[in-house]
Amino acid sequence: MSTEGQDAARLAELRQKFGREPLPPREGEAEQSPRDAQPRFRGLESGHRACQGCGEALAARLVMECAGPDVMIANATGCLEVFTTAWPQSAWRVPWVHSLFENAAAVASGMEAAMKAKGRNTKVLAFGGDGGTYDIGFQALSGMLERYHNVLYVCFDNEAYMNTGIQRSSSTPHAATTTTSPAGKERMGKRHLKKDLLSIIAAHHIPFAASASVAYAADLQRKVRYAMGVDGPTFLVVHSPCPLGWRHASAMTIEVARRAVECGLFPLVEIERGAVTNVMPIRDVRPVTDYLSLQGRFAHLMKDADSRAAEERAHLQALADYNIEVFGLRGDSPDAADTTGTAVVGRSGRPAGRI
Ligand SMILES: Cc1ncc(C[n+]2csc(CCOP(=O)(O)OP(=O)(O)O)c2C)c(N)n1
Ligand code: SF4
Ligand SMILES: [Mg+2]
Repeated sequence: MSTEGQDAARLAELRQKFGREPLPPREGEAEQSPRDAQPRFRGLESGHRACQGCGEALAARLVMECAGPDVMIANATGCLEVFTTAWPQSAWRVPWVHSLFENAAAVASGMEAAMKAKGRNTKVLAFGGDGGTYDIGFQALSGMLERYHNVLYVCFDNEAYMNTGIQRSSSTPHAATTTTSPAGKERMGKRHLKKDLLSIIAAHHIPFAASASVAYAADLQRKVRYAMGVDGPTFLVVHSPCPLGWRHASAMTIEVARRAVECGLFPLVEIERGAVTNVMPIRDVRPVTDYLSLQGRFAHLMKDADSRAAEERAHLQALADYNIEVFGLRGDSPDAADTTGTAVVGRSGRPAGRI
């Protein structure tokens, strides 16, 4: 059998085993129940040990729902690796390798080269947190992109080193408090800016790089599907709130993620070969305080008695305004694909209303 024939046969076998299509409605039911409408192949199963409301767990599940089943994963150490693989159990239903903190992209490069040598089309994914991507794994990632490996790299961005106790990373937003950038008399949380990683990735002129958010599941999954079809390096950074580190209620994960997009602090953009080709317009731009006020990591910015708080709020507002200006995010008129029109994850799978 030809290589393509083997791939098709293997894919058919996997599809039969796990199922890719939603189940048909039950007899007598006009519509599918939300439960039956769930994709049958998840790739990442329930029963892992993430905290309640973990944005990273939801993001990984959304990615896996539309990436699998013919994939292999290299996963840098971090929360995602730890909460999914408590020996002897695993929540993964695809081949999965735990890499070091710093080398997920290098391991994925090797896996992709091996697949190529074997004449297989299995897509390799690399997963890392922001610490493993913006900081310690950046060199390996840059090399992987430059060597043009056919790998989709997904960074689950929860804006700190969560697995080891909420230390600041270069992705932590300016003025957020973490255990290594505590707010107090000396300073108002992190002194430095969040690194603009997407621009650095874009400078590699790879076929596709994008940002996504757990609040906008359909948009996230569209980007994953597109990247899966590209024969070359692709990159996705997914904003993934962490109730523990951001200090917000676990039921507010989606709302927090949504407000980050709506205020302009986390713009959703698509970049192809270095040029911005698409953005998600914001229909009603929110002030950054709508986003900050939901989270304990910014509580020191909400104290009016401290004159530095207003200064830092203005600073963060200026950063959001800059993103809105540079990426042209302000939606002039209602658009089916803007922040209000597009499908938003709601609790119980229903579309979320604006709070
Ligand atoms: C070389 C090295 N340094 C430090 C560690 C300890 N360590 C393991 S996970 C982690 C934090 C991971 O942060 P991030 O990549 O942002 O993932 P998150 O846990 O936030 O999802 C650290 C510092 C390690 N495993 N290897
Ligand atoms: S610490 Fe944060 S990222 Fe880690 S499992 Fe808990 S909620 Fe998720
Ligand atoms: Mg992190």
